[in-house]
Amino acid sequence: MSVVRALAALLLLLSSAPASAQITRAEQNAALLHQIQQVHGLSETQMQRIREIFAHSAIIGQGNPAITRHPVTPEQCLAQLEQRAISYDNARFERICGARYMAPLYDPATSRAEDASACIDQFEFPDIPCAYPVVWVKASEAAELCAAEGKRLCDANEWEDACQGSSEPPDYRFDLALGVPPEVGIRRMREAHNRAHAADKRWSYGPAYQPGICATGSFKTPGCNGGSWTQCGSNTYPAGDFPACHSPLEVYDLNGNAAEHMNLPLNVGEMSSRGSVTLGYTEMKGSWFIFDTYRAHEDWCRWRAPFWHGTRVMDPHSHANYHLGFRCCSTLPAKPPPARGLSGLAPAPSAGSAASPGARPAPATGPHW
Ligand SMILES: [Ca+2]
Repeated sequence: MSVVRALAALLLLLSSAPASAQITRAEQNAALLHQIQQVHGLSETQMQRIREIFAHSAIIGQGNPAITRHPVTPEQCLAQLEQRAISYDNARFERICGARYMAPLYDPATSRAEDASACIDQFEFPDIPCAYPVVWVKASEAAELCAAEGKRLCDANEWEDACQGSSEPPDYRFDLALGVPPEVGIRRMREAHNRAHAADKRWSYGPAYQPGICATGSFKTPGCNGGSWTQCGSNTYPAGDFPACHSPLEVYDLNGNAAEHMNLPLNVGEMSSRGSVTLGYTEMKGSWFIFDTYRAHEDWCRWRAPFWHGTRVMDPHSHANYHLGFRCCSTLPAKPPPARGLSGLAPAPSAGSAASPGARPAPATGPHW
């Protein structure tokens, strides 16, 4: 509750500028960075790195303020949530993930949230309810921003798991990328993947596409053609403004609002979830804020997109545009092996045993709230 009040105070501060004054991108980013530090409890070292990444770009932020027209304000979003008694705070998830606004990735049919080995941001970066997503961000910057927060850019399959509502073993057909140029391998892997999952297609909120559930009812700036900075507003909604737009794992805005950079590995050594910082190739997930009127492509959970604007994730010239953001994941510390008390074969745990029932691993490094 106190955070909602703090956000409201910050927004009031921002909105107290004269109505005629056009807030600049620099001012908007300064407020955003302050909000990130407040909500996620980042250290000064972490913030310094995030400021460096922002300072290096002439376009990163919540859209070009000169032409962006958001359909809903953060104040309206906060008021709506308060009126409906909706809070996105989740003490159980925070305990598991070691950070605010992250959801454990697990298979509810076979395990518990406490068994998860990774977590994913519940909202698009900056992962703050009622904040607009950061767009005009390159894939390389997205990966750097996640790292600055003690997180990592998710692998494509983790985003898909979050959306589908079930964590499955990674199913990359790395064999199809062997000995061929990356774009050929990516196409082959993509086609095989989409064929394999077409029968169980679903959206984060249900088994069929539905307009109005997610942040897909906004509009394209008149004259926006080709995605230029001066012509295309980032007419996004505040994160979490559509409380029904969530997956069974309680991850929001996967469909709609901003499309999202992810990491597509072509071999096991490029998997973010296995600790790689080299990473693989760019992959765009989900859909964006005008999809109810312009469904430019498929957007079911496990659908993999063509290699649009494709590069290596860490390519300094990786793609950025007005409706493309990202979200981060984190790997949790390895858990002790489960106690095998029922079979009678396992020795009874002794005092101080690492396998003592109830023993919990240390929380992930990073912010703690
Ligand atoms: Ca999205």
